[in-house]
Amino acid sequence: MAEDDDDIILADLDDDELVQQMFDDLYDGLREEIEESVQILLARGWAPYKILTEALVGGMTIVGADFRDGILFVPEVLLAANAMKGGMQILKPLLAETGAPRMGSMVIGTVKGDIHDIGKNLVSMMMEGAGFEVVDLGINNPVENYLEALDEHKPDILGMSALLTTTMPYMKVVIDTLIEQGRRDDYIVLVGGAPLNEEFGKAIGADAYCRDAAVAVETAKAYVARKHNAMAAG
Ligand code: B1M
Repeated sequence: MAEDDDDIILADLDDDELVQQMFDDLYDGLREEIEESVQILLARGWAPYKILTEALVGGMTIVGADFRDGILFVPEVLLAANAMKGGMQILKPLLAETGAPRMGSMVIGTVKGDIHDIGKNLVSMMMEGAGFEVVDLGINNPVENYLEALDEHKPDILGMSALLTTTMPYMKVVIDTLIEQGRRDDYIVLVGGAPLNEEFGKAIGADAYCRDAAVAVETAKAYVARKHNAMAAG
């Protein structure tokens, strides 16, 4: 996508040009350039969330479309993901630094068979930024991992992520196991990932499907407030 970028001085670009350049650099998997551009936008007063959504997620959407269309392949997408993570790592402490009061806690992980973690990481970052304590189980989690973490951390929320149509049904395996063990109602179960939708969330018995990280935060806040009110009432 990008031409020969040797001569480009990122700091000389205006905001729009820089974001366009970040799309190209993400596409080309240039982690150092992405990190530098993130720093430049921060220095120009961009809010971390705006950088995350407009520059990084925006760029990843283009990568996703070309991956789907067979223009990009796994190794290239891995490089793009690595560049995205470089940018996210700079933003993570800033997003978490909002001084928000402690809202509750969440255990989250990508389900068994699935190694996509960018969206889940974003949700974790945004939840931490909103004042939630987050235990991130990483990728490829069998039901046992979730159960162990629920026992150990006793969170308010169980979050699950899946990016493949072949792995999203595994969320039901986890929820069904909680039902079998009589502990489904101990947790607010939130699910997300590109192939899911509201209907799927309902069908598998989750409390809510979250379209993106911002919705995850709002949904988590609403459910936790409801839970605390119910506990206070009796
Ligand atoms: Co994969 N991949 N991939 N991939 N990959 C998709 C998902 C795909 C849609 C691409 C395509 O064909 N267009 C397609 C799935 C098709 C399908 O199932 N219908 C696909 C495929 C097929 C595959 C492989 C099978 C390819 C192969 O090997 N032939 C393979 C599977 C490996 C496996 O998991 N077993 C594979 C591998 C990979 C890479 C390793 C190369 C890489 C992952 C790197 C990584 O994550 N560390 C990768 C990537 C990067 C993608 C795309 C391009 C981008 C995903 C992403 O990071 N998006 C993706 C195409 C796409 O989605 N457009 C694709 C950005 C991210 C911010 O968005 O993850 O949707 P997203 O998260 C959002 C929301 O969904 C939501 O909030 C997030 C932030 O707003 N959300 C939650 C997500 N999880 C949540 C949990 C919550 C709440 C909200 O809990 C409370």
